[in-house]
Amino acid sequence: MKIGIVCYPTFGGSGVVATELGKALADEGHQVHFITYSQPARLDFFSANLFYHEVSVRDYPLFDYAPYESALASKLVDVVRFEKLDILHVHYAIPHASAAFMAKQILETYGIYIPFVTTLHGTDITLVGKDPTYKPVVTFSINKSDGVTTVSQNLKEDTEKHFEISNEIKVIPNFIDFNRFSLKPKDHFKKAIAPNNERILIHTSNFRKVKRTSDVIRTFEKIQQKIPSKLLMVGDGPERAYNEQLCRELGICENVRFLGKQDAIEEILSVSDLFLMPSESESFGLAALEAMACKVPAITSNAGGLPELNIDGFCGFMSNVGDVEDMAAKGIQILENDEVLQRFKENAFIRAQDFDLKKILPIYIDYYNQVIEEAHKLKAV
Ligand code: GMT
Repeated sequence: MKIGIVCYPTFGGSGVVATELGKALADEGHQVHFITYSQPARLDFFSANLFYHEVSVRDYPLFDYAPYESALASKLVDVVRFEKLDILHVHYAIPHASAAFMAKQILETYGIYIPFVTTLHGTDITLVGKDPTYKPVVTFSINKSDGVTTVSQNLKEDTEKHFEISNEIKVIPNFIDFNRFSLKPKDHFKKAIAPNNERILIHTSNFRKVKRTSDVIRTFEKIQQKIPSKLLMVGDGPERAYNEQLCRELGICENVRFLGKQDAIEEILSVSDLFLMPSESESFGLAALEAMACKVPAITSNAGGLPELNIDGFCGFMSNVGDVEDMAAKGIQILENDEVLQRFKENAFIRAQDFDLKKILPIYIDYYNQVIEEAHKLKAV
């Protein structure tokens, strides 16, 4: 199959899922074309089946806002025509789904019929998409997609609740590649972070408000009063400065390290004992799955799709959003006893295996085949 993938090429979850999916499809022998405005963060190597087409947006003095959606649609037309793609898969509805619809319409004028699948990732529905600024376009482009997937049942329900959806939505959960995410021997790193064998807690995110990163700091502050521990804050974003200030106010700076954006996240997870994800909303929680794959149990909120990932009392615990007392108590319960911690670590790994790439990839491939077949049947009518 020849597949075009559109995504945000950044460290964000939707871009990571799109890139990892494309890489896995290429490994299976499919030809994969990424169409984005810059090289995706995890696409930094050569593979004969992988191609990258840059969408460049021409600036012009008239434009206060350069029309990215038009540039993307034009690029899609070009790539589909000349690379003879079979299907487009766009990740994150805004503006990718509407650009794909526009490209599809244009291509029909050339006698080319290409179906497109839209994968909804979370904030494109729960935060940005619901806003009246975008809602009519998001609704229309979801309904005009030839296939629609969400990364959790909860996101499917949210989409159906907040938008007038006439299309069938298929749930395909996110996945993990165990070739990359597995325990790495990084004892020297562990010693540098926790010289007195303290427990290591970790949070990774884009530090946006929705992640409630200050709850991470407040939860940790309570845990470290009972259990000698260190906190690693990985990633960067708008809340970081406030979090650093909060650490100063709480007097815990010497136990907290802000590491910024990191590529080799699996190496940092490998030395960690507990992952914290207190998000306000989270359609799936890919970062928690990455942690579990590296045998790190997770304390998460019970928001959105997190209950579909985290099994309370097995591979971690869940608390209500904002309940830092509860998160701290549960963190202490996991960390205070070596045997309990070891059991949670093994269970985290067991749970992560349910989302093994090897199990999820065939679901996507079958879905593409089904969408292509149905779209061509419709064309023939
Ligand atoms: O979490 C973010 O803010 C980034 C966002 C994205 O679109 O890149 O992540 C969303 O998609 C991920 C991959 O499917 C999910 O694992 C995250 O749960 C989801 N984030 C939210 O719903 C807040």
